Amino acid sequence: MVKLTINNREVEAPEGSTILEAARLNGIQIPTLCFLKDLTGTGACRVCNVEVKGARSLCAACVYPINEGMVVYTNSKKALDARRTVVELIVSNHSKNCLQCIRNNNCELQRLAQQVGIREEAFKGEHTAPHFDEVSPGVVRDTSKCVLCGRCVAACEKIQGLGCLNYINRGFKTTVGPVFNKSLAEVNCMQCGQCINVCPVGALHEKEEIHEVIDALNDPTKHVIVQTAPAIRAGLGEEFGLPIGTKVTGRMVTALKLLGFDRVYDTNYAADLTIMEEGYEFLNRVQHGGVLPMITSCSPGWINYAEKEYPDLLNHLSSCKSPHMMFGAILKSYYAQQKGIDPKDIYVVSIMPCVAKKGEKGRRENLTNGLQDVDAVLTTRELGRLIKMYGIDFVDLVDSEFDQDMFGEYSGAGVIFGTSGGVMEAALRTVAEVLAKHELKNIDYTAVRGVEGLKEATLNIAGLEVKVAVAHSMSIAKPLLDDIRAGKSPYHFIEIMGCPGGCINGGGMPIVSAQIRNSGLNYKQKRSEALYTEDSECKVRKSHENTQIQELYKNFLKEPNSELAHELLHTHYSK
Ligand code: HC1
Ligand code: SF4
Repeated sequence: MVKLTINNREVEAPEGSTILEAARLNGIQIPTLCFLKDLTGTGACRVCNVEVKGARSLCAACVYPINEGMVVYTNSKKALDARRTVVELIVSNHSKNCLQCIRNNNCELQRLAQQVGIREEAFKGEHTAPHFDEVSPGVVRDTSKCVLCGRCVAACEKIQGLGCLNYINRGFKTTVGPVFNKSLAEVNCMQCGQCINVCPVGALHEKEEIHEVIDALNDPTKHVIVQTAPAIRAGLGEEFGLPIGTKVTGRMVTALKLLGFDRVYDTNYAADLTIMEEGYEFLNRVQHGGVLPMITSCSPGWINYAEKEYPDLLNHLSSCKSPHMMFGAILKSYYAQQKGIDPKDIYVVSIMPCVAKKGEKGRRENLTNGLQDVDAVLTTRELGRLIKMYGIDFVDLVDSEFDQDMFGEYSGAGVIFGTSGGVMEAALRTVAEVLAKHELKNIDYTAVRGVEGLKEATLNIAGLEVKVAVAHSMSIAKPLLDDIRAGKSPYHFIEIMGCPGGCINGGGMPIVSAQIRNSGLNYKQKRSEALYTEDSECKVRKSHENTQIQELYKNFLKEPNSELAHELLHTHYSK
Protein backbone atom coordinates (compact mmCIF):
# COMPACT_ATOMS: atom_id res chain seq x y z
CA MET A 1 0.00 0.00 0.00
CA VAL A 2 1.10 3.57 -0.71
CA LYS A 3 0.58 6.31 1.90
CA LEU A 4 -0.30 9.80 0.69
CA THR A 5 -2.19 12.90 1.82
CA ILE A 6 -5.31 14.08 0.06
CA ASN A 7 -6.96 17.29 1.25
CA ASN A 8 -4.91 17.16 4.47
CA ARG A 9 -6.08 13.62 5.23
CA GLU A 10 -3.63 10.72 5.38
CA VAL A 11 -4.90 7.91 3.19
CA GLU A 12 -3.67 4.64 1.68
CA ALA A 13 -4.20 3.03 -1.70
CA PRO A 14 -2.71 0.09 -3.61
CA GLU A 15 0.48 0.69 -5.55
CA GLY A 16 -0.19 1.54 -9.17
CA SER A 17 -3.42 3.43 -8.39
CA THR A 18 -4.09 6.78 -9.97
CA ILE A 19 -4.92 9.80 -7.82
CA LEU A 20 -8.54 9.41 -8.92
CA GLU A 21 -8.68 5.78 -7.78
CA ALA A 22 -6.93 6.53 -4.50
CA ALA A 23 -9.30 9.42 -3.79
CA ARG A 24 -12.42 7.40 -4.60
CA LEU A 25 -11.20 4.51 -2.51
CA ASN A 26 -11.10 6.89 0.42
CA GLY A 27 -14.48 8.49 -0.23
CA ILE A 28 -13.17 11.65 -1.92
CA GLN A 29 -14.95 12.36 -5.21
CA ILE A 30 -13.12 14.20 -7.96
CA PRO A 31 -15.41 15.28 -10.83
CA THR A 32 -14.70 13.69 -14.22
CA LEU A 33 -16.26 13.73 -17.66
CA CYS A 34 -14.24 11.50 -19.97
CA PHE A 35 -13.34 8.82 -17.41
CA LEU A 36 -15.16 5.47 -17.44
CA LYS A 37 -13.79 2.56 -15.46
CA ASP A 38 -12.48 -0.26 -17.70
CA LEU A 39 -13.00 1.84 -20.82
CA THR A 40 -11.28 5.21 -20.82
CA GLY A 41 -8.66 6.99 -18.74
CA THR A 42 -6.68 9.26 -20.97
CA GLY A 43 -6.96 12.62 -19.23
CA ALA A 44 -8.65 13.96 -22.37
CA CYS A 45 -11.10 16.35 -20.75
CA ARG A 46 -8.94 17.65 -17.84
CA VAL A 47 -12.00 18.07 -15.63
CA CYS A 48 -10.28 16.00 -12.94
CA ASN A 49 -7.42 18.50 -12.58
CA VAL A 50 -5.94 18.48 -9.06
CA GLU A 51 -3.00 20.21 -7.43
CA VAL A 52 -0.05 18.03 -6.47
CA LYS A 53 2.52 19.60 -4.14
CA GLY A 54 5.79 20.10 -5.98
CA ALA A 55 4.37 19.49 -9.47
CA ARG A 56 4.91 22.25 -11.99
CA SER A 57 1.29 22.30 -13.17
CA LEU A 58 -2.09 20.84 -12.33
CA CYS A 59 -2.38 17.06 -12.91
CA ALA A 60 -5.19 14.99 -14.44
CA ALA A 61 -6.13 12.71 -11.53
CA CYS A 62 -7.41 9.90 -13.78
CA VAL A 63 -3.95 9.25 -15.24
CA TYR A 64 -1.50 10.53 -12.63
CA PRO A 65 -0.07 7.68 -10.52
CA ILE A 66 0.25 8.02 -6.76
CA ASN A 67 3.54 7.72 -4.93
CA GLU A 68 4.65 7.50 -1.31
CA GLY A 69 4.31 10.77 0.58
CA MET A 70 2.49 12.55 -2.21
CA VAL A 71 0.42 15.57 -1.15
CA VAL A 72 -2.71 16.25 -3.21
CA TYR A 73 -5.31 19.00 -3.05
CA THR A 74 -8.42 18.21 -5.04
CA ASN A 75 -10.25 21.39 -4.08
CA SER A 76 -7.59 24.09 -3.85
CA LYS A 77 -8.64 27.43 -5.36
CA LYS A 78 -6.30 26.77 -8.27
CA ALA A 79 -7.87 23.34 -8.94
CA LEU A 80 -11.45 24.62 -8.59
CA ASP A 81 -10.81 27.58 -10.92
CA ALA A 82 -9.12 25.40 -13.52
CA ARG A 83 -11.93 22.85 -13.37
CA ARG A 84 -14.55 25.55 -13.83
CA THR A 85 -12.66 27.03 -16.77
CA VAL A 86 -12.37 23.63 -18.44
CA VAL A 87 -16.12 23.05 -18.09
CA GLU A 88 -16.86 26.62 -19.28
CA LEU A 89 -14.81 25.94 -22.39
CA ILE A 90 -16.64 22.67 -23.07
CA VAL A 91 -20.00 24.38 -22.52
CA SER A 92 -19.00 27.24 -24.84
CA ASN A 93 -18.85 24.83 -27.79
CA HIS A 94 -21.96 22.87 -26.82
CA SER A 95 -25.39 23.53 -28.32
CA LYS A 96 -27.33 24.66 -25.30
CA ASN A 97 -30.86 23.70 -26.30
CA CYS A 98 -31.20 21.66 -23.10
CA LEU A 99 -34.98 21.97 -22.98
CA GLN A 100 -35.34 20.10 -26.27
CA CYS A 101 -32.53 17.63 -25.61
CA ILE A 102 -33.31 13.94 -25.21
CA ARG A 103 -30.90 13.84 -22.26
CA ASN A 104 -32.39 16.84 -20.44
CA ASN A 105 -32.20 16.05 -16.72
CA ASN A 106 -30.03 13.02 -17.42
CA CYS A 107 -26.94 14.77 -18.73
CA GLU A 108 -23.51 14.58 -17.17
CA LEU A 109 -22.52 17.98 -18.56
CA GLN A 110 -25.57 19.61 -17.00
CA ARG A 111 -24.70 18.05 -13.65
CA LEU A 112 -21.06 19.03 -13.98
CA ALA A 113 -21.87 22.64 -14.90
CA GLN A 114 -24.02 22.80 -11.80
CA GLN A 115 -21.36 21.14 -9.66
CA VAL A 116 -18.54 23.48 -10.66
CA GLY A 117 -20.80 26.50 -10.28
CA ILE A 118 -21.15 27.89 -13.80
CA ARG A 119 -23.49 30.87 -13.66
CA GLU A 120 -22.81 32.73 -16.89
CA GLU A 121 -21.61 32.12 -20.43
CA ALA A 122 -17.91 32.84 -19.99
CA PHE A 123 -16.78 32.27 -23.57
CA LYS A 124 -19.01 33.38 -26.41
CA GLY A 125 -18.13 32.99 -30.04
CA GLU A 126 -17.97 30.60 -32.93
CA HIS A 127 -19.00 26.94 -32.63
CA THR A 128 -17.40 23.98 -34.40
CA ALA A 129 -19.51 23.24 -37.51
CA PRO A 130 -22.13 20.69 -36.39
CA HIS A 131 -23.04 17.48 -38.15
CA PHE A 132 -26.37 15.68 -37.76
CA ASP A 133 -26.69 12.05 -38.90
CA GLU A 134 -30.02 10.25 -38.67
CA VAL A 135 -29.61 8.02 -41.70
CA SER A 136 -28.97 4.71 -39.93
CA PRO A 137 -32.05 2.84 -38.69
CA GLY A 138 -31.44 3.18 -34.97
CA VAL A 139 -28.65 5.57 -33.99
CA VAL A 140 -28.71 9.37 -34.27
CA ARG A 141 -25.47 11.37 -34.03
CA ASP A 142 -25.53 15.09 -33.28
CA THR A 143 -22.05 16.55 -33.00
CA SER A 144 -23.37 19.91 -31.81
CA LYS A 145 -23.71 18.23 -28.41
CA CYS A 146 -20.45 16.26 -28.51
CA VAL A 147 -17.98 17.04 -25.72
CA LEU A 148 -15.09 15.08 -27.31
CA CYS A 149 -14.78 12.84 -24.24
CA GLY A 150 -13.96 9.78 -26.38
CA ARG A 151 -16.16 7.40 -24.39
CA CYS A 152 -18.08 6.30 -27.51
CA VAL A 153 -14.79 5.85 -29.38
CA ALA A 154 -13.55 3.50 -26.64
CA ALA A 155 -16.87 1.62 -26.46
CA CYS A 156 -16.96 0.86 -30.17
CA GLU A 157 -13.29 -0.09 -30.26
CA LYS A 158 -12.99 -2.07 -27.03
CA ILE A 159 -16.43 -3.66 -26.72
CA GLN A 160 -17.15 -4.38 -30.36
CA GLY A 161 -13.65 -4.20 -31.84
CA LEU A 162 -15.10 -2.14 -34.67
CA GLY A 163 -13.70 1.37 -34.38
CA CYS A 164 -16.56 2.97 -36.29
CA LEU A 165 -16.09 6.18 -34.32
CA ASN A 166 -12.93 8.21 -33.89
CA TYR A 167 -11.64 11.74 -33.64
CA ILE A 168 -11.63 13.50 -36.99
CA ASN A 169 -9.98 16.78 -37.96
CA ARG A 170 -7.69 18.84 -35.74
CA GLY A 171 -7.89 21.83 -33.42
CA PHE A 172 -11.18 23.76 -33.39
CA LYS A 173 -12.57 21.54 -36.16
CA THR A 174 -12.11 18.36 -34.11
CA THR A 175 -15.20 16.20 -33.96
CA VAL A 176 -16.04 12.54 -33.31
CA GLY A 177 -17.57 10.38 -36.01
CA PRO A 178 -17.00 7.72 -38.64
CA VAL A 179 -14.13 8.16 -41.07
CA PHE A 180 -14.55 11.23 -43.34
CA ASN A 181 -17.59 12.14 -41.22
CA LYS A 182 -19.63 9.53 -43.11
CA SER A 183 -23.01 8.39 -41.83
CA LEU A 184 -23.09 5.40 -39.46
CA ALA A 185 -25.20 3.80 -42.19
CA GLU A 186 -22.18 3.86 -44.52
CA VAL A 187 -19.67 2.19 -42.22
CA ASN A 188 -19.57 -1.15 -40.41
CA CYS A 189 -21.74 0.00 -37.52
CA MET A 190 -23.74 -2.93 -36.12
CA GLN A 191 -26.25 -0.55 -34.46
CA CYS A 192 -25.63 -2.00 -31.02
CA GLY A 193 -26.03 1.37 -29.32
CA GLN A 194 -23.23 0.76 -26.84
CA CYS A 195 -21.85 4.17 -27.82
CA ILE A 196 -25.19 5.70 -26.80
CA ASN A 197 -25.04 4.07 -23.40
CA VAL A 198 -21.69 5.64 -22.57
CA CYS A 199 -22.36 9.09 -24.08
CA PRO A 200 -22.54 11.59 -21.21
CA VAL A 201 -24.69 14.01 -23.23
CA GLY A 202 -27.21 13.94 -26.07
CA ALA A 203 -24.69 13.56 -28.90
CA LEU A 204 -25.75 9.96 -29.52
CA HIS A 205 -29.24 8.59 -29.05
CA GLU A 206 -31.79 6.23 -30.50
CA LYS A 207 -34.10 7.23 -33.33
CA GLU A 208 -37.36 7.87 -31.52
CA GLU A 209 -40.62 6.26 -32.68
CA ILE A 210 -42.82 7.48 -29.84
CA HIS A 211 -45.02 9.67 -32.03
CA GLU A 212 -45.73 6.89 -34.54
CA VAL A 213 -46.94 4.76 -31.62
CA ILE A 214 -49.11 7.58 -30.23
CA ASP A 215 -50.66 8.01 -33.71
CA ALA A 216 -51.44 4.29 -33.89
CA LEU A 217 -52.97 4.32 -30.40
CA ASN A 218 -55.25 7.12 -31.51
CA ASP A 219 -56.23 5.55 -34.82
CA PRO A 220 -59.62 3.81 -34.37
CA THR A 221 -58.94 1.55 -37.38
CA LYS A 222 -55.86 0.03 -35.74
CA HIS A 223 -55.76 -2.91 -33.34
CA VAL A 224 -52.59 -2.05 -31.44
CA ILE A 225 -50.70 -4.86 -29.72
CA VAL A 226 -47.64 -4.37 -27.57
CA GLN A 227 -45.08 -6.98 -26.56
CA THR A 228 -42.26 -6.51 -24.06
CA ALA A 229 -38.84 -8.14 -24.29
CA PRO A 230 -37.54 -10.16 -21.34
CA ALA A 231 -35.00 -7.53 -20.30
CA ILE A 232 -37.41 -4.59 -20.02
CA ARG A 233 -38.77 -5.68 -16.63
CA ALA A 234 -35.22 -5.65 -15.26
CA GLY A 235 -34.48 -2.06 -16.30
CA LEU A 236 -37.61 0.06 -16.76
CA GLY A 237 -37.80 0.91 -13.05
CA GLU A 238 -34.49 2.78 -13.33
CA GLU A 239 -36.22 5.36 -15.55
CA PHE A 240 -38.35 6.18 -12.51
CA GLY A 241 -35.58 6.21 -9.93
CA LEU A 242 -36.01 2.65 -8.69
CA PRO A 243 -32.83 0.77 -7.75
CA ILE A 244 -30.99 -1.14 -10.48
CA GLY A 245 -32.26 -4.71 -10.63
CA THR A 246 -35.80 -3.92 -9.44
CA LYS A 247 -38.19 -6.26 -11.28
CA VAL A 248 -41.21 -4.24 -12.45
CA THR A 249 -43.09 -6.77 -14.59
CA GLY A 250 -46.56 -6.13 -13.08
CA ARG A 251 -46.24 -2.33 -12.97
CA MET A 252 -45.02 -2.30 -16.57
CA VAL A 253 -48.11 -4.23 -17.71
CA THR A 254 -50.40 -1.83 -15.82
CA ALA A 255 -48.68 1.16 -17.45
CA LEU A 256 -49.05 -0.37 -20.93
CA LYS A 257 -52.76 -0.97 -20.31
CA LEU A 258 -53.16 2.64 -19.15
CA LEU A 259 -51.46 3.79 -22.34
CA GLY A 260 -54.34 2.19 -24.24
CA PHE A 261 -52.85 -0.84 -26.01
CA ASP A 262 -55.52 -3.31 -27.14
CA ARG A 263 -53.41 -6.29 -26.07
CA VAL A 264 -50.36 -6.52 -23.83
CA TYR A 265 -48.23 -9.60 -24.37
CA ASP A 266 -44.83 -10.78 -23.29
CA THR A 267 -42.13 -11.54 -25.87
CA ASN A 268 -41.22 -14.38 -23.50
CA TYR A 269 -44.01 -16.41 -25.09
CA ALA A 270 -42.27 -16.03 -28.43
CA ALA A 271 -38.91 -16.80 -26.86
CA ASP A 272 -40.40 -20.20 -26.03
CA LEU A 273 -41.51 -20.49 -29.65
CA THR A 274 -37.99 -19.61 -30.79
CA ILE A 275 -36.55 -22.36 -28.64
CA MET A 276 -38.87 -24.88 -30.28
CA GLU A 277 -37.81 -23.78 -33.74
CA GLU A 278 -34.13 -23.27 -32.94
CA GLY A 279 -33.84 -26.34 -30.72
CA TYR A 280 -35.26 -28.58 -33.44
CA GLU A 281 -33.11 -26.88 -36.06
CA PHE A 282 -30.06 -27.70 -33.94
CA LEU A 283 -31.18 -31.31 -33.45
CA ASN A 284 -31.70 -31.61 -37.18
CA ARG A 285 -28.24 -30.28 -37.92
CA VAL A 286 -26.70 -32.68 -35.39
CA GLN A 287 -28.63 -35.71 -36.59
CA HIS A 288 -28.37 -35.05 -40.33
CA GLY A 289 -24.85 -33.70 -40.74
CA GLY A 290 -25.85 -30.03 -41.03
CA VAL A 291 -23.51 -27.07 -40.66
CA LEU A 292 -22.01 -26.84 -37.16
CA PRO A 293 -21.45 -25.03 -34.95
CA MET A 294 -24.89 -23.50 -35.18
CA ILE A 295 -25.01 -19.92 -33.91
CA THR A 296 -28.04 -18.20 -32.38
CA SER A 297 -29.70 -15.47 -34.41
CA CYS A 298 -31.90 -13.44 -32.06
CA SER A 299 -29.56 -10.48 -31.63
CA PRO A 300 -29.92 -8.19 -34.66
CA GLY A 301 -26.74 -6.31 -33.77
CA TRP A 302 -24.87 -9.58 -34.07
CA ILE A 303 -26.63 -10.30 -37.38
CA ASN A 304 -25.55 -6.90 -38.74
CA TYR A 305 -21.99 -7.68 -37.66
CA ALA A 306 -22.01 -11.17 -39.15
CA GLU A 307 -23.31 -9.93 -42.50
CA LYS A 308 -20.59 -7.31 -42.74
CA GLU A 309 -17.60 -8.97 -41.08
CA TYR A 310 -18.13 -12.73 -41.56
CA PRO A 311 -20.37 -13.15 -44.63
CA ASP A 312 -18.69 -16.50 -45.29
CA LEU A 313 -20.10 -17.87 -42.01
CA LEU A 314 -23.77 -16.98 -42.54
CA ASN A 315 -24.70 -20.64 -43.04
CA HIS A 316 -23.73 -21.21 -39.39
CA LEU A 317 -26.46 -18.87 -38.22
CA SER A 318 -29.79 -20.34 -37.19
CA SER A 319 -32.44 -19.39 -39.71
CA CYS A 320 -34.82 -18.44 -36.91
CA LYS A 321 -36.16 -14.91 -36.75
CA SER A 322 -35.79 -13.32 -33.34
CA PRO A 323 -38.63 -13.88 -30.85
CA HIS A 324 -40.35 -10.52 -31.23
CA MET A 325 -40.38 -10.89 -35.02
CA MET A 326 -41.79 -14.40 -34.71
CA PHE A 327 -44.47 -12.99 -32.42
CA GLY A 328 -45.33 -10.30 -34.94
CA ALA A 329 -45.66 -12.89 -37.71
CA ILE A 330 -47.98 -15.04 -35.54
CA LEU A 331 -50.07 -12.00 -34.57
CA LYS A 332 -50.56 -11.02 -38.21
CA SER A 333 -51.45 -14.57 -39.30
CA TYR A 334 -52.92 -16.94 -36.67
CA TYR A 335 -54.19 -14.23 -34.28
CA ALA A 336 -55.64 -12.21 -37.16
CA GLN A 337 -57.45 -15.31 -38.46
CA GLN A 338 -58.78 -16.28 -35.04
CA LYS A 339 -60.00 -12.78 -34.22
CA GLY A 340 -61.26 -11.98 -37.72
CA ILE A 341 -59.04 -8.91 -38.09
CA ASP A 342 -57.38 -7.87 -41.34
CA PRO A 343 -53.60 -8.20 -40.72
CA LYS A 344 -53.17 -4.75 -42.26
CA ASP A 345 -55.13 -3.30 -39.34
CA ILE A 346 -52.93 -4.92 -36.71
CA TYR A 347 -50.17 -2.63 -35.47
CA VAL A 348 -47.48 -4.41 -33.46
CA VAL A 349 -45.23 -2.46 -31.09
CA SER A 350 -42.18 -4.13 -29.55
CA ILE A 351 -40.65 -2.68 -26.40
CA MET A 352 -37.01 -3.70 -26.70
CA PRO A 353 -33.76 -3.10 -24.83
CA CYS A 354 -32.13 -2.88 -28.21
CA VAL A 355 -31.48 -0.23 -30.83
CA ALA A 356 -30.68 -2.70 -33.64
CA LYS A 357 -34.23 -4.07 -33.42
CA LYS A 358 -35.37 -0.80 -35.01
CA GLY A 359 -33.52 -1.81 -38.16
CA GLU A 360 -34.43 -5.49 -37.89
CA LYS A 361 -38.16 -4.78 -38.15
CA GLY A 362 -37.75 -3.21 -41.59
CA ARG A 363 -35.43 -5.80 -43.15
CA ARG A 364 -36.83 -6.98 -46.46
CA GLU A 365 -35.77 -10.54 -45.56
CA ASN A 366 -38.28 -10.39 -42.70
CA LEU A 367 -41.43 -9.37 -44.58
CA THR A 368 -44.37 -11.78 -44.32
CA ASN A 369 -46.91 -11.47 -47.16
CA GLY A 370 -45.52 -8.02 -47.86
CA LEU A 371 -46.16 -6.82 -44.31
CA GLN A 372 -43.67 -6.02 -41.58
CA ASP A 373 -44.02 -8.41 -38.65
CA VAL A 374 -43.45 -5.53 -36.25
CA ASP A 375 -44.46 -1.94 -36.97
CA ALA A 376 -42.65 0.04 -34.27
CA VAL A 377 -39.83 -0.63 -31.83
CA LEU A 378 -39.49 1.48 -28.70
CA THR A 379 -36.48 1.18 -26.45
CA THR A 380 -36.84 0.81 -22.68
CA ARG A 381 -35.89 4.47 -22.42
CA GLU A 382 -38.57 5.50 -24.93
CA LEU A 383 -41.20 3.56 -23.00
CA GLY A 384 -40.10 5.44 -19.88
CA ARG A 385 -40.60 8.74 -21.74
CA LEU A 386 -44.01 7.68 -23.05
CA ILE A 387 -45.19 6.73 -19.57
CA LYS A 388 -44.02 10.12 -18.24
CA MET A 389 -45.70 11.92 -21.17
CA TYR A 390 -49.02 10.32 -20.20
CA GLY A 391 -48.60 11.45 -16.60
CA ILE A 392 -48.61 7.92 -15.22
CA ASP A 393 -47.18 7.63 -11.73
CA PHE A 394 -45.21 4.48 -12.43
CA VAL A 395 -43.70 3.85 -9.02
CA ASP A 396 -47.09 3.71 -7.31
CA LEU A 397 -48.82 1.50 -9.88
CA VAL A 398 -50.34 -1.79 -8.78
CA ASP A 399 -49.35 -4.95 -10.63
CA SER A 400 -51.37 -6.38 -13.54
CA GLU A 401 -51.01 -9.54 -15.57
CA PHE A 402 -50.24 -9.81 -19.26
CA ASP A 403 -53.27 -10.67 -21.39
CA GLN A 404 -53.76 -14.39 -21.07
CA ASP A 405 -55.70 -15.30 -24.20
CA MET A 406 -53.73 -17.30 -26.75
CA PHE A 407 -50.22 -16.10 -25.83
CA GLY A 408 -50.29 -15.36 -22.11
CA GLU A 409 -48.14 -18.22 -20.89
CA TYR A 410 -44.36 -18.26 -20.79
CA SER A 411 -41.67 -20.39 -19.26
CA GLY A 412 -38.67 -19.45 -17.15
CA ALA A 413 -36.58 -20.39 -20.17
CA GLY A 414 -38.21 -17.52 -22.08
CA VAL A 415 -37.43 -15.06 -19.29
CA ILE A 416 -33.70 -15.72 -19.19
CA PHE A 417 -33.33 -14.99 -22.92
CA GLY A 418 -32.68 -11.43 -21.82
CA THR A 419 -29.31 -12.16 -20.23
CA SER A 420 -26.12 -13.59 -21.68
CA GLY A 421 -26.24 -17.38 -21.64
CA GLY A 422 -30.01 -17.42 -21.33
CA VAL A 423 -30.78 -18.45 -24.91
CA MET A 424 -28.26 -21.28 -24.65
CA GLU A 425 -29.65 -22.49 -21.32
CA ALA A 426 -33.21 -22.28 -22.61
CA ALA A 427 -32.26 -24.30 -25.69
CA LEU A 428 -30.40 -26.90 -23.65
CA ARG A 429 -33.40 -27.40 -21.36
CA THR A 430 -35.45 -28.43 -24.39
CA VAL A 431 -32.81 -30.16 -26.52
CA ALA A 432 -31.60 -32.31 -23.62
CA GLU A 433 -35.09 -33.52 -22.84
CA VAL A 434 -35.96 -34.26 -26.44
CA LEU A 435 -32.77 -36.29 -26.81
CA ALA A 436 -33.10 -38.05 -23.44
CA LYS A 437 -36.79 -38.81 -24.15
CA HIS A 438 -37.65 -38.43 -20.47
CA GLU A 439 -38.02 -35.61 -17.96
CA LEU A 440 -34.74 -34.16 -16.67
CA LYS A 441 -34.59 -32.78 -13.15
CA ASN A 442 -31.44 -30.70 -13.29
CA ILE A 443 -32.19 -27.89 -15.71
CA ASP A 444 -29.94 -25.15 -14.31
CA TYR A 445 -27.00 -24.89 -16.70
CA THR A 446 -24.96 -22.61 -14.46
CA ALA A 447 -21.76 -22.94 -16.52
CA VAL A 448 -23.25 -20.68 -19.19
CA ARG A 449 -24.46 -18.04 -16.73
CA GLY A 450 -22.72 -14.77 -15.85
CA VAL A 451 -22.28 -11.35 -17.39
CA GLU A 452 -18.51 -11.27 -17.89
CA GLY A 453 -16.23 -12.96 -20.42
CA LEU A 454 -16.51 -16.03 -22.62
CA LYS A 455 -18.38 -19.03 -21.20
CA GLU A 456 -17.89 -22.60 -22.36
CA ALA A 457 -19.29 -25.98 -21.34
CA THR A 458 -19.12 -29.58 -22.44
CA LEU A 459 -22.32 -31.44 -21.74
CA ASN A 460 -23.22 -35.06 -22.00
CA ILE A 461 -26.73 -35.10 -23.35
CA ALA A 462 -28.21 -38.58 -23.70
CA GLY A 463 -24.82 -40.01 -24.59
CA LEU A 464 -23.98 -37.22 -26.98
CA GLU A 465 -21.10 -34.91 -26.15
CA VAL A 466 -22.20 -31.35 -26.87
CA LYS A 467 -19.71 -28.50 -26.64
CA VAL A 468 -21.22 -25.06 -26.28
CA ALA A 469 -19.93 -21.50 -25.97
CA VAL A 470 -21.56 -18.20 -25.08
CA ALA A 471 -20.15 -14.87 -26.25
CA HIS A 472 -21.59 -11.41 -25.71
CA SER A 473 -20.09 -8.43 -27.58
CA MET A 474 -18.00 -8.82 -30.68
CA SER A 475 -14.62 -8.51 -28.99
CA ILE A 476 -15.45 -11.78 -27.20
CA ALA A 477 -17.10 -13.42 -30.22
CA LYS A 478 -14.36 -12.62 -32.75
CA PRO A 479 -11.85 -15.31 -31.72
CA LEU A 480 -14.64 -17.93 -31.87
CA LEU A 481 -15.59 -16.78 -35.35
CA ASP A 482 -11.98 -16.80 -36.51
CA ASP A 483 -11.69 -20.41 -35.28
CA ILE A 484 -14.79 -21.40 -37.26
CA ARG A 485 -13.36 -19.69 -40.31
CA ALA A 486 -10.09 -21.59 -39.83
CA GLY A 487 -11.99 -24.88 -39.49
CA LYS A 488 -10.86 -25.50 -35.92
CA SER A 489 -13.88 -24.64 -33.80
CA PRO A 490 -14.55 -27.38 -31.21
CA TYR A 491 -18.14 -26.27 -30.63
CA HIS A 492 -21.52 -27.58 -31.71
CA PHE A 493 -23.65 -24.67 -30.57
CA ILE A 494 -22.73 -21.03 -29.87
CA GLU A 495 -24.83 -18.22 -28.44
CA ILE A 496 -23.76 -14.79 -29.62
CA MET A 497 -25.35 -11.59 -28.36
CA GLY A 498 -24.33 -8.18 -29.61
CA CYS A 499 -24.13 -6.43 -26.26
CA PRO A 500 -21.92 -7.19 -23.25
CA GLY A 501 -24.06 -9.03 -20.72
CA GLY A 502 -26.79 -9.63 -23.30
CA CYS A 503 -30.05 -7.69 -23.68
CA ILE A 504 -30.07 -6.52 -20.06
CA ASN A 505 -27.27 -4.20 -21.19
CA GLY A 506 -28.66 -3.45 -24.64
CA GLY A 507 -28.19 -0.08 -26.30
CA GLY A 508 -31.79 0.88 -25.50
CA MET A 509 -31.63 0.24 -21.77
CA PRO A 510 -31.63 3.04 -19.19
CA ILE A 511 -28.40 5.03 -19.13
CA VAL A 512 -26.18 3.99 -16.24
CA SER A 513 -24.30 7.12 -15.16
CA ALA A 514 -20.52 7.28 -15.05
CA GLN A 515 -20.82 7.76 -11.32
CA ILE A 516 -22.49 4.36 -10.92
CA ARG A 517 -20.22 2.62 -13.46
CA ASN A 518 -17.14 4.02 -11.77
CA SER A 519 -18.36 3.00 -8.33
CA GLY A 520 -17.82 -0.62 -9.42
CA LEU A 521 -21.48 -1.62 -8.97
CA ASN A 522 -22.11 -4.57 -11.28
CA TYR A 523 -25.32 -3.23 -12.79
CA LYS A 524 -25.39 -5.98 -15.45
CA GLN A 525 -25.32 -8.63 -12.75
CA LYS A 526 -28.13 -6.89 -10.83
CA ARG A 527 -30.37 -6.76 -13.89
CA SER A 528 -29.49 -10.34 -14.78
CA GLU A 529 -30.39 -11.55 -11.29
CA ALA A 530 -33.87 -10.05 -11.70
CA LEU A 531 -34.41 -12.41 -14.65
CA TYR A 532 -33.01 -15.52 -12.94
CA THR A 533 -35.27 -14.76 -9.97
CA GLU A 534 -38.32 -14.66 -12.24
CA ASP A 535 -37.15 -17.91 -13.92
CA SER A 536 -36.86 -19.69 -10.58
CA GLU A 537 -40.39 -18.54 -9.67
CA CYS A 538 -41.98 -19.79 -12.90
CA LYS A 539 -44.11 -22.94 -12.64
CA VAL A 540 -43.08 -23.94 -16.15
CA ARG A 541 -39.35 -23.58 -16.82
CA LYS A 542 -38.93 -25.32 -20.17
CA SER A 543 -40.17 -23.88 -23.44
CA HIS A 544 -41.66 -27.14 -24.74
CA GLU A 545 -43.89 -27.37 -21.65
CA ASN A 546 -45.60 -24.06 -22.42
CA THR A 547 -49.14 -25.31 -23.11
CA GLN A 548 -50.07 -22.35 -25.30
CA ILE A 549 -47.04 -23.10 -27.48
CA GLN A 550 -48.21 -26.71 -27.70
CA GLU A 551 -51.65 -25.44 -28.79
CA LEU A 552 -50.12 -23.18 -31.42
CA TYR A 553 -48.40 -26.18 -32.99
CA LYS A 554 -51.48 -28.37 -32.70
CA ASN A 555 -53.89 -25.81 -34.16
CA PHE A 556 -51.71 -23.94 -36.61
CA LEU A 557 -48.03 -24.65 -37.20
CA LYS A 558 -48.30 -28.46 -36.92
CA GLU A 559 -44.73 -29.15 -35.86
CA PRO A 560 -41.43 -27.36 -35.29
CA ASN A 561 -39.72 -26.44 -38.57
CA SER A 562 -42.86 -27.26 -40.58
CA GLU A 563 -43.37 -25.59 -43.95
CA LEU A 564 -45.64 -22.97 -42.40
CA ALA A 565 -43.23 -22.42 -39.53
CA HIS A 566 -40.49 -21.80 -42.07
CA GLU A 567 -42.62 -19.37 -44.02
CA LEU A 568 -43.53 -17.31 -40.97
CA LEU A 569 -40.78 -17.78 -38.43
CA HIS A 570 -37.55 -18.22 -40.35
CA THR A 571 -35.47 -15.82 -42.39
CA HIS A 572 -32.25 -15.56 -44.36
CA TYR A 573 -29.27 -13.26 -44.35
CA SER A 574 -27.62 -11.10 -46.97
CA LYS A 575 -23.95 -10.88 -47.85
FE1 HC1 B 1 -33.53 -9.79 -26.30
FE2 HC1 B 1 -34.92 -11.45 -27.54
S1 HC1 B 1 -33.96 -11.78 -25.52
S2 HC1 B 1 -33.06 -10.48 -28.39
O1 HC1 B 1 -31.83 -10.65 -25.99
O2 HC1 B 1 -34.27 -13.12 -28.26
O3 HC1 B 1 -33.47 -7.07 -27.51
O4 HC1 B 1 -34.65 -8.68 -23.71
O5 HC1 B 1 -36.40 -9.18 -26.87
O6 HC1 B 1 -36.74 -10.74 -29.91
O7 HC1 B 1 -37.33 -12.78 -26.32
C1 HC1 B 1 -33.43 -8.05 -26.94
C2 HC1 B 1 -34.18 -9.05 -24.64
C3 HC1 B 1 -35.41 -9.78 -26.86
C4 HC1 B 1 -36.05 -11.04 -29.04
C5 HC1 B 1 -36.47 -12.26 -26.79
FE1 SF4 C 1 -20.02 1.31 -32.70
FE2 SF4 C 1 -22.25 0.09 -31.83
FE3 SF4 C 1 -22.06 2.75 -31.76
FE4 SF4 C 1 -22.26 1.51 -34.10
S1 SF4 C 1 -23.81 1.57 -32.51
S2 SF4 C 1 -20.87 3.18 -33.62
S3 SF4 C 1 -21.12 -0.39 -33.69
S4 SF4 C 1 -20.80 1.28 -30.61
